[in-house]
Amino acid sequence: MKKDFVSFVVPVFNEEENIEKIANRLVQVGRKKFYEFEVILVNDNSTDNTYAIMQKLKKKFKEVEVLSRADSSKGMGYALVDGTRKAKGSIVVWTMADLSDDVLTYPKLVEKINKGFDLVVASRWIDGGSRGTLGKGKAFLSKNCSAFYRLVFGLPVHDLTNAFRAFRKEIFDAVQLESGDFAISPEFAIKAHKKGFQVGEVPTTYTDRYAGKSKFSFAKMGLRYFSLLKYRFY
Ligand SMILES: Nc1nc2c(ncn2[C@@H]2O[C@H](COP(=O)(O)OP(=O)(O)OP(=O)(O)O)[C@@H](O)[C@H]2O)c(=O)[nH]1
Ligand SMILES: [Mg+2]
Repeated sequence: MKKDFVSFVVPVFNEEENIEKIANRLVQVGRKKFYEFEVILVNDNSTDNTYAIMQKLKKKFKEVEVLSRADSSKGMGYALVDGTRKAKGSIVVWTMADLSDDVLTYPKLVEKINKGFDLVVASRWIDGGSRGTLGKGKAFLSKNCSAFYRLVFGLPVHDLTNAFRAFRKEIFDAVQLESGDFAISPEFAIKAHKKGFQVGEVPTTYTDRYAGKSKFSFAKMGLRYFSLLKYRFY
């Protein structure tokens, strides 16, 4: 594990309209703000042009790594876990391929890790943060699930469903994550907190995807988020 090295891990499925933009963005931020970094793009058998573009990006940028999951277990959560296992850095940043995460938040997340936090989530529901262009329904679900997790688990942060976050690689190695889907985000924060790791947050503004198709199912995820209550009894 390399010290002062930041590994961006990006789950990618059918993002042919966004993949080039997000890779360019992360390479730019990395070169400007971090001492050493890598960008790990984790594909799950995309059926559009995404994988071909990813190969091109790997050739273009020495910092870009491409991981293709041939596994039958497709899902954002599995992709994040596999990408993180490959990460060389002592600090890992999870960020989405559809350009929803604010560029200005990357250095803030890493700074807070360097101040001693183990996991820092990017939070839309605190002062200085905002849902940006996120739809009202999803914002409602996220805000209320997060408030519920705060109450049940005593988590000290306000946005648990946002996968956008930074953490020390060591704490990832110390927890076992099982959600293959979007529930990986609250699961990780809950388990890290229960293990006594220091969980913090920085404000961020969200941008809803403007290109490509959503993989989020409102009803399914509402139930999945609620089912995490089971960790109360672990
Ligand atoms: N590798 C992999 N990545 C995925 C999978 N499903 C979604 N992703 C990626 O995970 C990130 C989040 O997925 P989104 O579809 O944007 O989900 P969302 O942000 O809740 O919903 P929208 O932004 O409204 O589409 C994006 O970078 C997707 O490309 C998957 O099955 N495998
Ligand atoms: Mg999205």
